[in-house]
Amino acid sequence: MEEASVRDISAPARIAPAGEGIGQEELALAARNHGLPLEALRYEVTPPGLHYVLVHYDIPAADADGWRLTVGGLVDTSLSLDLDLLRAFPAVTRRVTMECAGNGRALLSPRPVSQPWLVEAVGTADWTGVPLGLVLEAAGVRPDAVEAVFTGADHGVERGVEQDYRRSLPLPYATGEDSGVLIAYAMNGRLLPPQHGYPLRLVVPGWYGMAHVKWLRDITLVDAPFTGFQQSVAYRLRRSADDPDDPGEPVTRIAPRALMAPPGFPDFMSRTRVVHPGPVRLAGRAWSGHGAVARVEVSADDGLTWAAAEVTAPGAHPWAWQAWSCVWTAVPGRHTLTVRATDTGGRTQPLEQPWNRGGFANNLVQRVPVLCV
Ligand SMILES: Nc1nc2c(c(=O)[nH]1)N[C@H]1C(S)=C(S)[C@@H](COP(=O)(O)O)O[C@H]1N2
Ligand SMILES: [Mo]
Repeated sequence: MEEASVRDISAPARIAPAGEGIGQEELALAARNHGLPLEALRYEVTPPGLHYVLVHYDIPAADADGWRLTVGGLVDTSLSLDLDLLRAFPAVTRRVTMECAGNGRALLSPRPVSQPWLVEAVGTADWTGVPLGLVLEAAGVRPDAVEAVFTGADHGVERGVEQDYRRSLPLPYATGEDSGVLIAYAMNGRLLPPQHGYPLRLVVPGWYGMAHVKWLRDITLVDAPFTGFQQSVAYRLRRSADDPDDPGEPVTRIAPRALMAPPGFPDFMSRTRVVHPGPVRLAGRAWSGHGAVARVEVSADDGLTWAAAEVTAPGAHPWAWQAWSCVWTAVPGRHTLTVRATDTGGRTQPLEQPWNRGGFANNLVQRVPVLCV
């Protein structure tokens, strides 16, 4: 008899064939990993429990008293820091909008089988912690180090590969003051909730969620680019559905996106919105990991014509989403409301899906069906 192996229970990545609906495995993931209820776009800082959650494996048991963050590899002095030592560093607070790289995946056709997000895998929090650069300075990064590898305390198996959750960032980006990378121990002024990384997580402003390693327990400085699963197998943009040798481009910064808090009231099952004729205020948030949002446009005819919305300036929080609003004059009938953001670099949102095998960085415009009666 053959030895049992984790491969027996951990299937390769798969694209759903035409007509295959969301299955029970995807439902189980969706029930564990929830999104932002879109009406919560009204809050600049997402209230506790409404920020989206994505956990690949299990939320690990964490004992804050016994927790140590180790820093090793190519450093002058290896460190083992408890939470008191980390709190002794100067603290900073940064308002950061975080979005899962898989946001929009379930709308793709064909659909990559994974966490089936629609458009709601986003949230904004005030993260407090130590700038990563200060901790690495205390350890003394050796000149031959090119990347820092971050390890979480969670463990699992994914597509046959047993692993700790692990991601890297390049140097000097990881330690630069401009990049704003934090080792965070608080979210919105309180200890991190278990699902968001208690007691420590990395925060990488402007990057998709996978970079923000939760339950952070180790940082290792290495002299070659990290090739772990979450770096070089997962989170790559591969355009072709069936070329196994395509290494793809790495997923990094968040593509621009605007979302609307759906107006009026919803039907329970279809979530189609009901509004009455006359002026309807439309509002939401828009963000880009490449810089500020310069323009938000709204369409009431599914993208045929667009009107400019008002957008707030980024102000004191360059890594957080910006509010937008406009007034739409509703007339009786069925409508599809659409909104799109353009950032200061001219990056915008497509009306047709930008497909890739993992369903990453998909910033197709949101479409909100509305009935005016
Ligand atoms: N250790 C660890 N860190 C992790 C993950 C994980 O599964 N394990 N998921 C990542 C992904 S894919 C996302 S989108 C964000 C989600 O962060 P949140 O749950 O706090 O919103 O955490 C990232 N950090
Ligand atoms: Mo994610």
